[in-house]
Amino acid sequence: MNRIAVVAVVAVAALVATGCGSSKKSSSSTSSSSTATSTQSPSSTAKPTKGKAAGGAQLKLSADPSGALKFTTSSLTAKSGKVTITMSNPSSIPHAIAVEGSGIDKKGKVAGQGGSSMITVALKPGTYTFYCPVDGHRQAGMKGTLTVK
Ligand SMILES: [Cu+2]
Repeated sequence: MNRIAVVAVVAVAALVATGCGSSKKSSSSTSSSSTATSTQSPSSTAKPTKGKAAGGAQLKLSADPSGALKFTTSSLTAKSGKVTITMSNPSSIPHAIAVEGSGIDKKGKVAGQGGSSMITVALKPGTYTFYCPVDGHRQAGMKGTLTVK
């Protein structure tokens, strides 16, 4: 047992010694000059990333332009957090956007042709339903699934 332990320690010590010696010789002179010049740029590029996160996610969809009681998509996906959903309405029938599920029940204003309806909701991971709250539209199929991850 003792003999094996001594051999192992000697072997590790030899590896560490050679490893340190070779890396110091080859890299120390070149790396010191490159780190000095690159320290200025990371601090300036980090600021715009914070501003983007504060605005939340943006989801866009449209009511069917031909006048059918449906949206142009039946499924939306978002990351959890603040989500703004904007529905544009190119049809002559008034429509709106609403989201329901997991304690959320929010309806946007009804938009006529050329207008848009928008809601902002704070969503946790889960499955929600988005739909048009105008009478009869949801029942006719103007709805879809919003998946939040
Ligand atoms: Cu509608």
